[in-house]
Amino acid sequence: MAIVLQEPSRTFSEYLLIPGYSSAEARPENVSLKTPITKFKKGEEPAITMNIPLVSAVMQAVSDDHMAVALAKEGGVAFIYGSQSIESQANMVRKVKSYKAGFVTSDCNLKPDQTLKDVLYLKERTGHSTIAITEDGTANGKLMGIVTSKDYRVSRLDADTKISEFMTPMDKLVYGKEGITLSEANDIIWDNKVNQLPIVDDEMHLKSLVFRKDYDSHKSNPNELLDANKSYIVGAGINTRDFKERVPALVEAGVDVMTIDSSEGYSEWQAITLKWIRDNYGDTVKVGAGNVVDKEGFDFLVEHGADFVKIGIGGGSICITREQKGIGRGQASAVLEVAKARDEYYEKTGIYVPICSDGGIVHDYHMTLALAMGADFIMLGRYFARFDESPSARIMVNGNYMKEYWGEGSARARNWQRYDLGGDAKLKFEEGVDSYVPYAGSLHDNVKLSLDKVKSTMCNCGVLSIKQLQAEAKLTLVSATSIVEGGAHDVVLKDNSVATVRR
Ligand code: RVP
Repeated sequence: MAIVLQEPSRTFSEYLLIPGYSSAEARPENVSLKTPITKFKKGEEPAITMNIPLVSAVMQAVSDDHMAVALAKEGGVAFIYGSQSIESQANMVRKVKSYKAGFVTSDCNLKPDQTLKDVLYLKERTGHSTIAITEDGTANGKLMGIVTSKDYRVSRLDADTKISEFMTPMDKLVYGKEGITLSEANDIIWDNKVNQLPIVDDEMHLKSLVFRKDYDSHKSNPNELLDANKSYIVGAGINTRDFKERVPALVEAGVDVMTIDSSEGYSEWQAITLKWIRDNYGDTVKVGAGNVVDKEGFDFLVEHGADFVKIGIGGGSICITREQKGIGRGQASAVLEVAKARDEYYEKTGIYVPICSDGGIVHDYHMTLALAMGADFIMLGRYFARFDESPSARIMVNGNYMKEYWGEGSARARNWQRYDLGGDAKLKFEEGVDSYVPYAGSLHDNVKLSLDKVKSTMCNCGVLSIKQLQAEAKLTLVSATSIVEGGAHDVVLKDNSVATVRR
């Protein structure tokens, strides 16, 4: 007989937190969002503790080296997508590890014989207004000049004008030599009243750019997540097929933590992958596994050596696994059950294995709910895809800026390894869609706002740490009618062009 769970599987939106007693100490500036990402023994420190409980999804549209740097600056970790060649993924990891705060690789580059039209297109696509002009149009080519918005007036120039005719050429350009410190670069920026400084080597090849705003922002990142050598911490996704080649390449590139990226993780394939990593690297290499949605899945992955366990099947915004295959579980129910299993395991063995709630975060308050239900940290795709720092293109759709966002199970991503059941190497049907998400600006501003809300709610619950929230949170299920009561209702909203009455 099949087992039928009588309790319906529930999502975050079906719950609310009930406030607890808030003492005068319960103020947002006293809240710590520090949280472990890797397993540890009672009384010991985890190998990696994040300063904020957020990681970015192992997805082409979300986590590349730019996202990794931006998120590490805020105190979280990006898991660079694995659905690319081993070499290019390892290169991204290398870029993050060798990133010198303030020195950025130029990501907008053109050749002198390209035109104003190309400049405008690139600016529109990336949102960046500084373009390096190099001999071969690459980020490390011989520098020929720079184009910023100050160099052209669209109304005065023909779109076919060659860049060489209006760029700031080398004899008028202020630049710095490779090897200077950030503070020296900043002095040059201020002394010459420029907004950016290209850094070149002895052969005049472009190495990086220093922006005035980056120097300022570096000073205001108290949460940044650094390793012992002061490099940013970075994660990467692996699969259960090519791990024997991919893991050594990522380790060699300096990756700090990996995760097996799979839509369904309660499988022999994950056990084989974890075993190989433990046999070859012992505990020196950190690797999470998943995704699972119940105690059995959690216990299985922990028994085979996972450093953390990821939870979630079918709840991702771009995910159609539940529709296609009829498997999955409401994210709230899954997190609650796995959190209980984690606590029981800790009680029994003295080993704490952090759990990650992956996918399905729609509102900022869902983050607080996920943590309250027991998640140690949260993986988000849609949320991060909307920001400047995600790798996808920014596009104008019906008068609004959008970013592209596609699932790893969509035909576009071609990530058959994630859905692999050991057969032939093909995606037989899609489990994800290709979509747009509204462009939302910078990661820094958005993460700050979201986490300000999380901290504020924690204060209302009278708790000052994630651990305390997990232990003391009081949650309630909500009825469909009380959800209506939660939004603005029975008023005519002023800022809508069409007045709305919600009842
Ligand atoms: P969301 O944050 O709701 O956008 O969900 C992101 C998560 O969705 C990812 O971390 C991953 O677990 C899952 N995903 C990624 N691609 C697909 C798919 O194509 N079905 N699902």
